[in-house]
Amino acid sequence: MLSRIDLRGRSLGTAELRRTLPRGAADVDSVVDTVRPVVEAVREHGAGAALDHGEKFDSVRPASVRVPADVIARAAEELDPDIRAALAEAIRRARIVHSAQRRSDSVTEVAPGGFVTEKWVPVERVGLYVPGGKAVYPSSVIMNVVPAQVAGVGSLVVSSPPQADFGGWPHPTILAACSLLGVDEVWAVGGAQAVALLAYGGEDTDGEALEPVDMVTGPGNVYVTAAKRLCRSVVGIDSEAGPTEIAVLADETADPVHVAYDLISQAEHDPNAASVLVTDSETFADAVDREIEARYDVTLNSERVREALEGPQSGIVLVDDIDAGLKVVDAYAAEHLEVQTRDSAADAARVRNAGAVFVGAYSPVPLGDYAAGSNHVLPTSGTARHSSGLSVQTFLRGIHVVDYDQAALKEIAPTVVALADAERLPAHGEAVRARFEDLAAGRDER
Ligand code: HSO
Ligand code: ZN
Repeated sequence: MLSRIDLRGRSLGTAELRRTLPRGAADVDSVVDTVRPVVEAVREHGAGAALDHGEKFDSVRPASVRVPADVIARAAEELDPDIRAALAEAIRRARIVHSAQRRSDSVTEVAPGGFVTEKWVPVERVGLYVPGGKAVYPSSVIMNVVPAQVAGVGSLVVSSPPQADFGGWPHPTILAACSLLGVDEVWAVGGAQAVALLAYGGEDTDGEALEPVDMVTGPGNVYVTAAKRLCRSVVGIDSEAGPTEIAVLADETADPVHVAYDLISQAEHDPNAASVLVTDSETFADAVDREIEARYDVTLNSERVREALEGPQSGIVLVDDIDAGLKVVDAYAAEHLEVQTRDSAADAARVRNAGAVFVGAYSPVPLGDYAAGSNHVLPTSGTARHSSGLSVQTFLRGIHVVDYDQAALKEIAPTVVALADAERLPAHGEAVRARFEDLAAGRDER
């Protein structure tokens, strides 16, 4: 049984709702001190230190940091043709959606002769971390690489842990996904040490340069997240992702079997994953509970699923009606929100806070995880209130280019001078006045 929170007959404000709703949290703070020496060792000693730490934690050491081209090529050749076709289709759809996100520069003539251009410039070099172990997600390679490539990132490196089972190289499906995406620089380094090596660079054991990146993206466990936090002063990061979350807003018209499957699907990622159902129908809530119960023992990742669904971070929230439900899901700001109500499209259109919204019976979250074309790297832990998922925009910087001619500057000079005086920074005003004989102050006096 999922725990229940009965909000019927109660009207809570947003802050109170946030306190009342179940939510998981990854405790990054508690591992920062463990990760700091690893980051420092890699910063000082480079790749050798990264490999030493990998060997210590995971008992595996790759023959070289950089995965040789023939290893990547072989992984692609040996990939199951059905998986290859599925990855290719997922890439195709992601490219369609992400290409539509591309921004163009805007040139604005603010006043006659005074131009401000906003120029969008891609980050030069990006490092994508791809976890290994039990979570081998080629789909996440796609979700990170496609927006970076569409943004025009010139240089991309993927880093993924070496696996003893695969000759000490990263998982072959990850290598194959890199190959399909045209990424040929892959490092066999995992964990916190991978983030540090991406951030600081170093030399391979053969003396080959491992160039540092400007930005690190990609999912990872709490150690990886802690390393990203520690390297933030030298590289950009995407976000500090917490455990995955799904919220479903449903009424009695939804199918309890579908909803049960959807809640289970995200729960299978992680025992700390959160699945929350918000509904105005107690009968429906009971039915979903029954359908989940019936699947615990048959679903593959049953232990993880049960722990996640029965943990304090998951639950069923009962509300008076869908209007109240919308307030709840907005306060919760889920990473993924499904809306399965009598009028899903209209209700979904009213949602303000969610990483991504999935509308109606035929848009389940797993569609978005793999092949809708949308991105599956989304804001967790309520950060959807202020942040977006990964997109082309993540990899672009907007640079303002200011280009005023003489007349345009003269025309605005008094405004600059007035504001500079108001801030008691007169040299600011003088810098403008000095350009015009009739405005220049103090020249003759000196
Ligand atoms: N639901 C995960 C992404 C994922 N699902 C990868 C399957 N593979 C976080 O959005
Ligand atoms: Zn998923």
